[in-house]
Amino acid sequence: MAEDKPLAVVTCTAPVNIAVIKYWGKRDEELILPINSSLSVTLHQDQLKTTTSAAISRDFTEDRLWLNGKEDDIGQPRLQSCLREIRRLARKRHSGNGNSGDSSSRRSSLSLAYKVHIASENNFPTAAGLASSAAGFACLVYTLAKLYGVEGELSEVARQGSGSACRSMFGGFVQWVMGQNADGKDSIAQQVAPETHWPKLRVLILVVSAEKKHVGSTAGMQTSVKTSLLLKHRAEALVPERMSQMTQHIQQRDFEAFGELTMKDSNQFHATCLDTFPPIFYLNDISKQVVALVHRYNAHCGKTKVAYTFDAGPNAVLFMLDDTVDEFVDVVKRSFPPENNGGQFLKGLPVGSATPSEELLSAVVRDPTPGAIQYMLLTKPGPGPALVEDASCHLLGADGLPRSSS
Ligand code: 2P0
Repeated sequence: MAEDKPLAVVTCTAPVNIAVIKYWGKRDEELILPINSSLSVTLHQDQLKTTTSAAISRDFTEDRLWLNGKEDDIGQPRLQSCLREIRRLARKRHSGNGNSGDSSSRRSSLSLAYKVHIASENNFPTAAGLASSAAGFACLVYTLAKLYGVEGELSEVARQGSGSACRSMFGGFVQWVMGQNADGKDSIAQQVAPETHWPKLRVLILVVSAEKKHVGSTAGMQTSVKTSLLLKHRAEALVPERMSQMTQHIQQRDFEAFGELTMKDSNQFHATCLDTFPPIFYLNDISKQVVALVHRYNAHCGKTKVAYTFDAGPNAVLFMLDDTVDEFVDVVKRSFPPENNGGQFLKGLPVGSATPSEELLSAVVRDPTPGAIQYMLLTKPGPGPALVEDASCHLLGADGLPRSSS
């Protein structure tokens, strides 16, 4: 940390993750402790990432926050929890190192009294319903930790921003172990396999709606915990075994088993939403059409080649191996023909052309629905948070205020 300069600024990036064993329900709202473990795939930051810059200066008069260029409330309790926790760890570390009162530790503890400016932006639309809070809080915690020189276990801090954020602290395949302790010290994320483990795995996101979701995750899971006996049964009796099965399928790169369990767990999560009282509906008619399309495609192929999963919104996230992508993208285009943005319909990794057989098309494509899917984004598993060395990428200028994004 460059405390000698008037302004110390650090910039980092962090990824989005998609759960294949879902987290839904807390046993502690404040510390964000879940009622079951969960497991996710970290998506590649080339396609989806949050970038955050954090700066400290003796000239700053208050802590401030900008999200996607607009000033936001830094007083939000979860953001304050993360900031407080990182500052506490920094203080602990510096006092541990600095009993001798050397000049560097005196500078470090002085900088802890400075105010912080934070600017954060996504390279994807926040409103698209793609898990922006996970990447956002993971990036915030990672960036603050770099700024204050904090090392070690940070997923426990990210968890206090948003549960799913703890899984975005690692790349590849990541489990969030629910833990048992009341203080949450053992409720942490761990990498199950690195992003290089399954090079053929691809992730195709179908953005079916840019509307904001109706019931937020935090409120939705509170009602589910209070009212759904199915959720309780799932958490206690079903998830533990699913966690070990999913880990095994990933380790063995067994796509059929991985895909089938992914779909079943997504369906069970949405079943617990329906079992919530009053019920919560995240899937819409288009989501259901995607489910049916995937099952018709797999049935025609005679095996699970594509798997869907849905979070607290209608967008579909599909897993498949690279040799399936061209054909399945063609099938999606024929099933949901783009209406206005033909050129922008397919984003992310390149997709080749395919000529599916007439037999396949007649078995799989039914009642095309133009305009139902806004766009598709192709990505793959990717790495965890990273420090950005290039100073030209800082979101905060030399004055500590957001640089214009033009
Ligand atoms: C997940 N979801 O495992 C599940 C599946 C949505 C469906 O984690 O209250 O934003 O901040 O801990 O992490 C969304 O919930 O909720 C979520 P909080 P979060 O990815």
